[in-house]
Amino acid sequence: MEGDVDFLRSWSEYKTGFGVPPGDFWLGNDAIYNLTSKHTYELRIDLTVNDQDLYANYSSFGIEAESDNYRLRLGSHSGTLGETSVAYGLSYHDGQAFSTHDRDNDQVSYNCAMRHYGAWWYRGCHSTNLNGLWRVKDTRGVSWFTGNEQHYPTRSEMKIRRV
Ligand SMILES: [Ca+2]
Repeated sequence: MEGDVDFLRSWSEYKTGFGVPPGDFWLGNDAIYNLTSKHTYELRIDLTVNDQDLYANYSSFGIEAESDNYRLRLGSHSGTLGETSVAYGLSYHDGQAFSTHDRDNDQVSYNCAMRHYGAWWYRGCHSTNLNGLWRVKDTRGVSWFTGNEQHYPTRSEMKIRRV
């Protein structure tokens, strides 16, 4: 929300987390795995785009252990933050391993995390990049592509809740 925390960080920093709530932060991939491997969670993403609040809900959410590179497991999408198909939004990243600039687990020959200045479940490379550069309006930025529109939010939150 503030842009004062650097999200261009290493594998080990995403593993343990960084930043301090309620400021900008990443909980940590080990913590996310430990939570979501024990119970079923849903995911809600809130973005503010041009002063409009949009949300996407995924009926289930979890990531695998570090030994499987925190692979993303997503349920079905609903909400005002759209995806025209599973080729867009976060659904595009379902089933993909997590990548950072120093750990390339994406599906293309180059390093998506380095090219797009983030850390994410890059595929070839992304349709969402919520750990990208703050207020940069291109594929390096915090962004969400619906298939019809490119959103560059001024607020981005990912929240999980047990279901
Ligand atoms: Ca690659």
